[in-house]
Order: sequence, then C-alpha cells, then structure tokens
Amino acid sequence: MDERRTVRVSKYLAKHLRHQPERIGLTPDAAGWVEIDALIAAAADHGFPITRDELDHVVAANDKRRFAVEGSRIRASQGHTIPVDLQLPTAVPPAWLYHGTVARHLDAIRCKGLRPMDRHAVHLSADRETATRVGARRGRPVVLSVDAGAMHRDGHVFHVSANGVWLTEAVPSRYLRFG
Ligand code: HQG
Repeated sequence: MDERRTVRVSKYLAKHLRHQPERIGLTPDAAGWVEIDALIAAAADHGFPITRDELDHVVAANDKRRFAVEGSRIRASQGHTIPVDLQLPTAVPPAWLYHGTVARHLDAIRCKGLRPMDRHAVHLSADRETATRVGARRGRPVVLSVDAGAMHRDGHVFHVSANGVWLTEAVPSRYLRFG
C-alpha cells in the first residue's frame, strides 16, 4: 500500500469515524465504535472500496495511531466532533502539557481559555514538538504551556487517549502560559 493511498484511507476513516458517520449510513455506538464489516460495506456502497488488509495496514501504520481496533470493531481514538463518550479512565497528567495553536486565536484564548470548539474535548500534547505540529496545521505555530499539575490539584479531570493525546473539558486561561 503506497503512502498516498494510506493517507487517503486514513482521512476517509477519520472523516467517517469522527465527524460524519451518517454520510455513509453508519451509527457508531455511544463510545464511538463501529463494526469493521459494516464500515467496509458502507464505504463500498458509497464509492470508496477498502479492503480489510488496507484497513489493518492503516490502523497499524498510521503515524499517529489515530484508530483503535478491538475485536470486530474500530473507532477513532480521539478528535471526534460527533458526541462521544470514549469511556477512558481518568488519568493524572504530567505537570505540564502543551497546546499548539496560531496567533489569530490568542486573544480569544486569553479571554475564554481553551475550549473544545467543535470537538469532544480540548486536545493537549505531552511534548512541545507534538504541539508544534498540531499548531502548524493552521499556520505559524504558537505553543502554549498548560499548568496541568495545578489543574489536576484543582479538580479538573484528564483522560489520555489510546494514542497518547491528553483530553480535558476546558482549560481556563489562568492555567495557560503564553510565553
Ligand atoms: C483553537 C488533530 C478561539 C485551538 C491534532 C485550535 C489534535 C480557540 C482550534 C487534534 C479557543 C480548534 C485537535 C478559544 C481553542 N477561542 N480559538 N477559546 N480554544 N481554540 O482542530 O487542538 O491529526 O478542533 O487552539 O493533532 O488544533 O486530526 O483542535 O487551533 O490532536 O488526528 O481552536 O486534531 O489530530 O481546532 O486539534 P481543532 P486542535 P488529527
């Protein structure tokens, strides 16, 4: 499977597992899982045939391990805009986490803190390099530090996704360092 096809299939899976399952007639369960056979059949019915080998390759080779397979089911590990309860255990965060964004969002973030926007949670990275890549999707990246230790002490709840992304409901601006 060449890299271009891998990326295409990965984007197709992300679109339909995170954002628009109804577009191909899929109904993920409350935790975001769908039957792999149903997904493959739905994709074929909607003009995007994928083989099981291709799906397995994308799950295994994906740069960010975006998808998780359990038994006969698959889901995106994070990033949903459909309502989802990933049912992840709560986790104690490291002292600092990072969020990559761009300058044009900073005024709003200073004022309102980090919000999930369209997604199910605010997405935070364990290291600056990853946060830089996240911010770079939108332009020149700006990396904010999140005082996750203080948030945890103050009772904010964190989860970590299967692919190592830290998730929390919101980050009030007092926990952010913009420097
Ligand atoms: C910004 C990708 C205004 C926030 C990545 C970001 C990640 C605010 C944008 C995952 C704001 C939302 C998530 C506020 C936050 N006012 N703007 N109060 N609070 N923002 O894409 O974190 O590659 O929904 O800074 O790698 O960029 O797809 O979130 O710029 O892990 O697997 O609003 O998506 O994963 O953008 O990215 P997004 P994100 P994948």
